[in-house]
Amino acid sequence: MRSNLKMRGVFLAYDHGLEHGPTDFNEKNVSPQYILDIAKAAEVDALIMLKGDARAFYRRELGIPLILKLNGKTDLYKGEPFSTQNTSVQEAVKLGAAAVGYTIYFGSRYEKYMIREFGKIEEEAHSIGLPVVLWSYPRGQSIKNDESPDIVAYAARAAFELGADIVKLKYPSDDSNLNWIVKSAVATRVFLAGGKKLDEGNLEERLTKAAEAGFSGMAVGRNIWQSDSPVDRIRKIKEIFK
Ligand code: FBP
Repeated sequence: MRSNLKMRGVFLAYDHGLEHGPTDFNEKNVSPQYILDIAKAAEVDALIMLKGDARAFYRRELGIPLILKLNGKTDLYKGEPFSTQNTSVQEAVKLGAAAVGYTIYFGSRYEKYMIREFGKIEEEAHSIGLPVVLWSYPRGQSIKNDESPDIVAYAARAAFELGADIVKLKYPSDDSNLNWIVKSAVATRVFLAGGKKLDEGNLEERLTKAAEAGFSGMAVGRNIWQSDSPVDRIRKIKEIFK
């Protein structure tokens, strides 16, 4: 099987309905169809969805590669973070996905379970030629500052050690040596996560620095579909990482 996932550019994330609940949404973006329309108009490089959205709305004919997220959790339980698999590599293939995604909360007391589950997914996906994207999020009681540059670099390296093709990372609080994060990830492509909506200037400044340091792209949700001009925003980000 040959994946059509590009290893650069903008991936549009829409798994927030599970991760945060509808609190992130308004009348428009509460519908997955709105997200698909944006993705199509802006020619995003990939769309990230959970199986519920993908089954109901995604069609291969759209020509947008799908990254099916295989695990997830809600924001309702406030204990140590632990995200478990809710669907499979086989389901990703059935839905026409170009890649699979998985989150590990490194530093959580449950990291060993997520590392083990991810290991199996990574081997199965790679055995059939599907790339693997890791949301590498240090989090939990042992992590004092998940934005410290050392912790973000550790998250990048852990993704490489575990065989991820692409790692999605938070922007560090000190961005004076972003290239160290890219170097730490070795052959794993580094993408930036979005976070809460930023004003356009701040976002552009971050992205320009990240691109100069060797980041390959951005996997972003709220900064796009909560914006009044989502298609323009995607086009600008695509331009930065082209
Ligand atoms: P955003 O750009 O909206 O932050 O989306 C990126 C993402 O990784 C989503 O895939 C996920 O739902 C969300 O962030 C998780 O956010 P957090 O766990 O930090 O609240």
